[in-house]
This record gives sequence, structure tokens and C-alpha cells, in this order.
Amino acid sequence: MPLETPARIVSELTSRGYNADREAVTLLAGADDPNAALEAVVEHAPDDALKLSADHVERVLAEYTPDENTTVSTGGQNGNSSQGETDSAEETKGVRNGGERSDSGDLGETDENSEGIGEDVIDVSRPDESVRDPDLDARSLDVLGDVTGESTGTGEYEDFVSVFQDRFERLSKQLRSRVNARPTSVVQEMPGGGETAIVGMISDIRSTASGHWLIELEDTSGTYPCLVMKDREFADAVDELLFDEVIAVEGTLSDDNGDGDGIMFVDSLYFPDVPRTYEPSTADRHVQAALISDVHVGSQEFMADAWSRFADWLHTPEAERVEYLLVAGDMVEGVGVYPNQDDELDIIDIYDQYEQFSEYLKEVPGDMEVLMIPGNHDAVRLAEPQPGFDEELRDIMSVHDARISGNPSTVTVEGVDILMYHGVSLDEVIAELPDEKANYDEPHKAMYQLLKKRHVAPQFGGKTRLAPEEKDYLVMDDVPDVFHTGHVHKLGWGKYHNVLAVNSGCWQAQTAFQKSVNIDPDAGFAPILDLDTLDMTVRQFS
Ligand code: D5M
Ligand code: FE
Ligand code: ZN
Repeated sequence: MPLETPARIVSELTSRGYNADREAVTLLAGADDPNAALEAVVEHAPDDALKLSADHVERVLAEYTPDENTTVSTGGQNGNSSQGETDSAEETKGVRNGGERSDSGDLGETDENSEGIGEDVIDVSRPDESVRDPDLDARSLDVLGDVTGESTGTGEYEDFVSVFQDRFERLSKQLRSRVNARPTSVVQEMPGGGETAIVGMISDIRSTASGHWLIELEDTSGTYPCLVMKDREFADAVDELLFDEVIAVEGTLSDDNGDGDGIMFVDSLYFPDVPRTYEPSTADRHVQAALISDVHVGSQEFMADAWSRFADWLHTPEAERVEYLLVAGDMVEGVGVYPNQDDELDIIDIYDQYEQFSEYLKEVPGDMEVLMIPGNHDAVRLAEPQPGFDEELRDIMSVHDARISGNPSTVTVEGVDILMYHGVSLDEVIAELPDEKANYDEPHKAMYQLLKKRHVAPQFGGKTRLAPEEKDYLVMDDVPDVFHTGHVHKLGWGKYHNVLAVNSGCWQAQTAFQKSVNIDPDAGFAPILDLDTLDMTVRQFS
């Protein structure tokens, strides 16, 4: 194989059972003949070595001159330098293609830095690991709101009661500052004709015979029916309502209120929402994060070549500030996730799938900070919040000391709060809401709805499975600066009240199953986020 990039050197060493220091890889990549150098280094590795050091590579390079290389096992065959250059050129073309496509107009985004791609690509065949010189002290990554290790739920009825109470308390707190709400039990007793407000969880929505909407709101003291007349300017908002979300209403009580069957005529309706004036935090230096998801290693449709182009690109000068890699779930294809999935599996054992994922992860620069949460194809419990991977899987994926946390989690990267959620509830939001408010081609719009509801999976009992815990990990107490999801395999991003919502596409071409349900995935894209400005560029590697 051609060894023109550090990524390939790492992968070649790995296939022979070795890890290597970053400096060792750089030295190998910079050797006159990287193939021969690698052969010599492996040949002369100490018997018990698992990790090859820069010292060892230096010694081997100094001791074994090119002449001697020709005697080293397969070195002679690969040791032809003109052959090496040809290979490099081919690879360079591949990367250049990838780069050009990354700026293709139909995504509607341009990249200020893209002009230099042609020149930068030439550097790819050079020891490009050396261009990555991150200031490790400037980095920071903290995780909040992670259920991993905190799960207490047993699935009993009481747990469901407590998780819904917690949701109600926390979301109603966000609304109470805006309305002068009374408990439903108090409203029941109020005289007819008066004005009041209620904060409640939606327990029912019905349309009446005359086309108005009857919304039943529930709080800890009972329920109360609220009528939204079809001609009110906010009647449109009823389309956005989901069961179990928490809203506030203000309105006038019917004349017969107080005798047990009054209703409220709603005059205004409030969502917890994100303030329009929200000012997101940004990083203090120019540093970037790649936001990806849905890698689906183990599927026959996993796009290995696109992934490798992405990993190679990360080693180029153009990507030297991409210091974080955030993966929002579905690392692997999993087993038994949907009917007849076996027919489309490339790797049938779930552990082997994670082993292979780990191999692909090794292709990205070793100095990157990696954080991963699970998705519905991963080998953790399906119900949300999903805890992070168990010890066995963490061991398998320990490359690059990747951080593992639950789904959802808020990760604060150099001051920027990024809410990571795999995104199963997006299917539900898209199914329930009118097309213009949420659809698969604009997944970020469905994300806006979740931000508005300040909950990542409001509706319980449909597609989204909920594991009851003492608290509701799915509530957004604080407004995130960036909201990152995946799952629907569509690429889309945009800002909602200054919060950047990104749904990150996938690395799996359309499966037969997806074809049968009309899912046309956006595969092989990497959204790159500037943490200092929250601007985004999308690169295409497919
Ligand atoms: O989900 C990829 C996309 O495929 C996501 O939008 C859900 C959709 N999907 C997955 N399973 C089904 C079924 N059974 N019916 C309809 N749509 C489905 P992923 O999590 O990668 O499978
Ligand atoms: Fe997926
Ligand atoms: Zn998924």
C-alpha cells in the first residue's frame, strides 16, 4: 500500500499490531522512502514492543541505510522512490477532489479558506503531522448532564411519576417568570369571567366540531381545559404542540367557571423557548470542531473511502485547527436494529464492529480530542437518556483517549456549550408537525422545535423510548450555544435565536431498508465549526 499519509502509516502499523508515538509517525512519513522505513522499523522492533517510539524510529533510520533497506523483507518491492511519488500524486488528487467538492455550491455555504486547497494538497504527501502543533494547554472539554453512572431508575411507576414531576418543575420555572400562573385546582374555583394563567404539561389536544382546539393542561394539582379559537393569530402554534411538553397560557375563564366544568379561552400561548436576545459564548482563540454522527461501521454501506479522505484531510494544514471531534451517536451499525438488517451487515458481531470502528478512529490525528455519545444503533440501552458505553466497549474504543458520555450530554468546549443528542425524537417531531415546520430535508427546523420546547424529546410513548430517572436528563435547563444531533442521516444547519443547530448527516450510503422507506441520506459530509465565531463550513468527502 502507498504510505503517503501519516494516517496510512498509523493504519499500516496497527495492522501489524503496533501503535506509535506521533513523532515516530512523523519521522516515518518524512523518511525518503516511508515504505522501506516502516518495514525496517517493524523488522527491528523490540520483541515486547507494542508502541514504537520516536527514538526507535530514529535509530533504525540512522542504522539502516537505503542500501540495506533493499535487503529488508518486503522493502525491496516497495522501496522504489519513484513508485512512492506516483502513489502520493494519486492520493493528492483524491484529497483535492474531496476538497473541491467540499465547497460545492449546492450546500449554500462557502469557506473562506478554501482558495488555498490546491496548494495545501501538495503538502499532504509531506510529513503533515508536523503541521499540527496544537497548544494543548489552551484546550478544555467538560461534560455536563451525563446520565452515565447516575442511573437510578428501575422502570417502576414511581420513577415515571418522578421524572415527569421533575420535567414539569424545571420547565414551569422557566415559564413562571413570564406569566402570573395559578395551579389548575385554584383556577377551577375561580369565579367565571376572570383572567388568569396556567402553566401545564399537555395531556390532550383535540379539535372541536367547529374547528377550534381544546388543549388539556396538567399540573401537579389537576388538569384544566383550554380553548384556542381557530381564528386567533397564535392558532398556528397549536400545530407545533406535542404531548407532554410544558407550555403556559393566559386567558379568560368561561362564565360558568367555578361550578366544575369551566374552560379557559386562551389569549396568549408561551413556550419555554430561547430568548431572542440570547448571546452565545465563543472560544478565545481560533479553534475548530468537527461535528459528525452516524458512522455505521459494520454496515455494507459504510463509506470507508469517504471516511479515510476525511481522516486524511484532518492531517492537512487546512485542518490544523480542527482540534475536536464530536460524534453524536451510531458509531456502528449494530445488530438486530431493524428487520432483515443481517442481510446488509458487513460485520455481524457487534464487538467486531466496535473493533473496526476503533481502527477507523485511529486514522484521525492522535492529538485530536474526541468525544462520543451513543445512538440507537449502539450497544447501550435504547431508552433515553442513554448511558455512555460500558467498560468493555470503552476498552475497545480507547484509541486517542476518546471521552465517552451519555445521550444527551452537554459538552463545554473552550467555553462553548454544545448540547449533543443523537436525535431519535426528530423522527417524531417530523412525523407530527406540518411539513413547513419540520421535514427531513431541513432537519435543523425540527431541532428549532426542540430548542423552543427546551426539551430534546418532549413526547413520550411514540418512537422515543424513555427510561424514567429521578430527574429528567432531557430538559434543557440552560440554553446551549450549539445543538448537535444526527440520526436522520440528513445534513442541515441554521440558527435559532442565535443558537446554532446542526444535524450532521452520516457516513453510510443509502441502505436497501432506507430505500424502501424513502430515506435519501446525506453521506460523507463533515460540518466544521469555528468555536471562536460559531460559523460553520461543511466539507464533503463522498
Ligand atoms: O436512522 C436513520 C433514519 O432512518 C432515521 O430518520 C430513522 C429512519 N428509520 C430507522 N428505522 C426506521 C423504521 N423502522 N421505519 C421508518 N424509518 C426508520 P438510524 O438510526 O440510522 O437507523
Ligand atoms: Fe444512524
Ligand atoms: Zn440513529
